[in-house]
Amino acid sequence: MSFPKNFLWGGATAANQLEGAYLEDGKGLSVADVMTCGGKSRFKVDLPYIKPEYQRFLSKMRYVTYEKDGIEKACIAFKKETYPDSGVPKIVEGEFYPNHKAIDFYHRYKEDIALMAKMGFKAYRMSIAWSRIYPDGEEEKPNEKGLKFYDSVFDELLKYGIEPVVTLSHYEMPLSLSIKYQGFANRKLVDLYYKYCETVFERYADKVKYWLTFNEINSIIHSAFVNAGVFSKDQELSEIASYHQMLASAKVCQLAHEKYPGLRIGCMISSSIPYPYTCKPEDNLEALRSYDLRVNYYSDTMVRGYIPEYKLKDLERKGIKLPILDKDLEVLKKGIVDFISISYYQTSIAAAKDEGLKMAEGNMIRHIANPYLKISEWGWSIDPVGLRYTLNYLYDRYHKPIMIVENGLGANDILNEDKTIHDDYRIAYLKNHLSEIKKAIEIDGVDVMGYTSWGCIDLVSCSSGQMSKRYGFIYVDFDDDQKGTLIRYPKDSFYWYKHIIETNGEEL
Ligand code: BGP
Repeated sequence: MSFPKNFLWGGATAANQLEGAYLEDGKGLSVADVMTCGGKSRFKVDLPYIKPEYQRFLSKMRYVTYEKDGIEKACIAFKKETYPDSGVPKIVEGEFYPNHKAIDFYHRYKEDIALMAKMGFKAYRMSIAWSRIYPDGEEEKPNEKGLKFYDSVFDELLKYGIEPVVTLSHYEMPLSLSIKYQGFANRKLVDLYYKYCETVFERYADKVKYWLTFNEINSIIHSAFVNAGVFSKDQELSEIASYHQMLASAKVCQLAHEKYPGLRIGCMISSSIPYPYTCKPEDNLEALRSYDLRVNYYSDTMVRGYIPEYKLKDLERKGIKLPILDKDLEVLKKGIVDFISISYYQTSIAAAKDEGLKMAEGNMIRHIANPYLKISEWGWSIDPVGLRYTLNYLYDRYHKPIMIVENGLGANDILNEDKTIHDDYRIAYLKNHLSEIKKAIEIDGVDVMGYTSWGCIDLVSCSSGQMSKRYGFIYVDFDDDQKGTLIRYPKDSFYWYKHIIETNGEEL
């Protein structure tokens, strides 16, 4: 038995990266709406923070990492027009914001979903833009037009028998909550998020079964603003914000379990497992420590229901005190998730001492280059076996079903004159990763529920804002400057994936 009969084959996107219509039908601004782009208009960068080896990427990246107290953080460098006090960037006239228009899914969702159906999708992972439902984050009543839009999207999916898998917060919280409260650093956000989730559960519980509470919750380590609305480099604020997010996630799980027993709630973590640089015990210890603090802390808390000891000690050493109130621990314990979802792009490397080692780019973070792995055009290492390793690791640790909700290859595709796109490199990438998932199921006995590859239709890149970093089975004729017809064309991988789904992965 390899892929189970009801395996959720599909693709994944996020509202801010494809919908566009950023102010239509009452939508408020989100944190994604103030982010400019790679391409022509770049972010201005706080140079002192940038390591020299990173400076050459500045033209391409809108997140740049720096290190403070041993912790990598992202410095999102903006044009310096900001809201007073919070420092949150403003939309600047004449600047280019790719998410505002994105690929116009807002008006083309029917056509796009029809193409997904043509591939035979069983599931589509998408997000609800919180700011379409509560434009300012704090209204008493939700925005009916926003709710209606997702009703139509879900109805369209269900028409084709496609199961929606919905992320409640995917790097797109209402901007005003960041400006007023520094996002989740303020406990008020727990209630506001809860209210938003209550609203969408109430409305869509009979249409949507699978929900993910926060996209890549652990990415707060390097991207506190997009992840949690915290526009600050202060590590304490990020720690508090992520504690509040996990608390909010637990409350929402509890709500679902008590009021909507048919729903299944998952956490979502960015899973970049660190291999030790050498077999030196110190490197192994560093790999363990780094995995615990960067990834396991978040899944341990949401899957096991308590904050692990290694994290409590780490916070104690740093003099950071989490605002744990009476009953919070009880909430964490009761609100554990039903399944685990992950994004998987690559593995990393940990070394007790990394000075002088060659570095590689990563999913918004840098890490030591792995000489055994090839890298993508954007410098991300490619490691299919690492996915099998990750699945085994997670299953050993938690024994919960796992959904792979992001994986894929960002590449430059060429649209030929006859409108074909020959993306054999993408087919090879996906094939190799799916083969390892198959082994994890077949040989190792891991319970994998589904696979939704990232950016099934080309969309705006999260880290660089580019369109040219394409992941899709469906090509969108739009370039980095948003020139093009927006017409959709199936790539070779479209037909390949269709066959994979048809044969339930038996003919990889
Ligand atoms: C993840 C995000 C996605 C997505 C993906 C690919 O971290 O959850 O939103 O964009 O990475 O990254 P990029 O778009 O930067 O290539």
